[in-house]
Amino acid sequence: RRFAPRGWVPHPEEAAARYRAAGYWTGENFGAFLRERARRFAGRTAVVAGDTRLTYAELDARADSLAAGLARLGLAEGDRAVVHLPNTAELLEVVFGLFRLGAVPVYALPAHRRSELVHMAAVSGARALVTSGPHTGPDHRTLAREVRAAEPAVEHLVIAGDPGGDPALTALDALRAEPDPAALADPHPEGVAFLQLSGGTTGLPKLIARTHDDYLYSVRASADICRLDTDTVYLGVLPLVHNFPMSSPGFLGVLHAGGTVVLAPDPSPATALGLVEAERVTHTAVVPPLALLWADAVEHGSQRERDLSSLRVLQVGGAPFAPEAARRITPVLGCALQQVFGMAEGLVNYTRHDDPDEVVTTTQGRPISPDDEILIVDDRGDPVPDGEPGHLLTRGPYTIRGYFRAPDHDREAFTPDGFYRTGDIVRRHPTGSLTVSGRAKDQINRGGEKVGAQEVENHLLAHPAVRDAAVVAVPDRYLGERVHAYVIARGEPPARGALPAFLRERGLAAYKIPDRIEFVEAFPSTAVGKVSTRDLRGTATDHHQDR
Ligand code: J2J
Repeated sequence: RRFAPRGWVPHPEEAAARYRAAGYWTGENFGAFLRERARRFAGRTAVVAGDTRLTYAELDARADSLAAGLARLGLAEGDRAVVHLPNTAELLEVVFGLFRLGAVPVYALPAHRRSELVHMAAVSGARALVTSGPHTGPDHRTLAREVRAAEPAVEHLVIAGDPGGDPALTALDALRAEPDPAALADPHPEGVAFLQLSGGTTGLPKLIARTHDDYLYSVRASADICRLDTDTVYLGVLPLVHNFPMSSPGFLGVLHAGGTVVLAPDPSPATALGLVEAERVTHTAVVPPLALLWADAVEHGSQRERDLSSLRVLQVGGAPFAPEAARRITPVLGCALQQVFGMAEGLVNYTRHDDPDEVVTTTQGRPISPDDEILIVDDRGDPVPDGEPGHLLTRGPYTIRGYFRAPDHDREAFTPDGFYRTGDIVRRHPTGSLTVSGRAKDQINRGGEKVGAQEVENHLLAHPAVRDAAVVAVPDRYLGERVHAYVIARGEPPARGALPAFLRERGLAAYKIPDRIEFVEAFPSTAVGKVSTRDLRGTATDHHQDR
């Protein structure tokens, strides 16, 4: 019996049969995945986080113990739980504890706040929220209570850290119990394993459902492409729940290969490069602004004396990386560069270790799978001549066929034959590698953090002094893009700082709050393209939510 919640779009059976026959979908679930690795790599170090060092056997035992506690709390197979934790050992324990129960993690980024958490809980039908508290991470106890007030179905509020005696909150530590085999489930590998939030281009970001089989295929294949093994020491710098550090090859790829995952409490050059030196890190993954920050610190700054000789590969992805910047990585950091162009919806591209320098520095790589289908088409949907830029459409063994509970949006985001419209403009290099040359979606890529323009506009429009709003990307030397809002006021514009404060009060993640808000009489021509698409869609659909 596979877990197939209402509103999930599985692969059609014909495609599923091909992916099974090709050996991509192997019939393993996440709970069994960790169990098997724990047997094979038992005494090796799986996770290093601050003073905590866990072997594979210990991580496995802790997952069982938490599964027993979560079951006692009332969670069972198929229940959804929003996981909102920083990069800590607890995050891995909770995620695997939920998998062991057959429960379904709903991954929230650490930067997400009430608005995103409530939305994820509501759409997923979550029964629990796990977030941090004092001594383990940021104090999100008040946030947890706010989420439940808005979404009473979230019965269980679990705090990693000190819950402070509030009976509404359960301490994660109090859930550690004697492992209970009766609590464990063995979910069908072709059912939904977890839910993730998309970058978002619409009024509200969409949820993405991935299966054990499709996701573990991308993990195994990524670990192979990136040549991970038991000597791999991977530094987790980006939030681990993001698709890149989770599976490209990310912490799951490292656990697949028997390596060690080291968690950085923050991405600053001193902390991260200090850990590279101390733990002899071999691989890590960053967004372009971080790659530049680290390179600057090593070339002329505070990190000149660091011994980075263990570092073999710096993966850079999530946002465009200029060739000039890409060419600096190897000379300055003394490691290989690997560009990664992926998306939570599925498709992931890597430059390969044996690609010529020109491919590594000017392209974002080629797909994981021989069965990743790639179409590059013009505005009418016809293939462009090879080498010309066009819209990237894709279909394959680990790319979703539809968002979770969003049928209206799916009609635009997928072709009738199931290709996902990525919204990216790419060119194909003669080697088959793709270069991302632009974007045709209503999204701002702020140094790898994705901001849906319409989502922010809708929040601005909720303010009584705002008549209309257009949120656009403006170029930024460091972040690549920043978020800029043009606002037409109703009468007197509100005081400086009032709108950002209003957005924060609405519980919006900080990275979505416009870097600059400008009051105008009419939208300037730079914003017109965007505004006219809004007009075409019509105000009704702007505020329409697929639920
Ligand atoms: C340009 N744009 C890129 C790149 C992603 C690995 C790596 C990244 C993500 C990710 C991921 C880019 N150059 N190298 O999930 O597994 C932009 C594109 C893409 C969108 C997806 C992974 N790498 N992008 O960034 O779901 O616009 O995933 O469609 O957050 O980021 O964003 P996201």
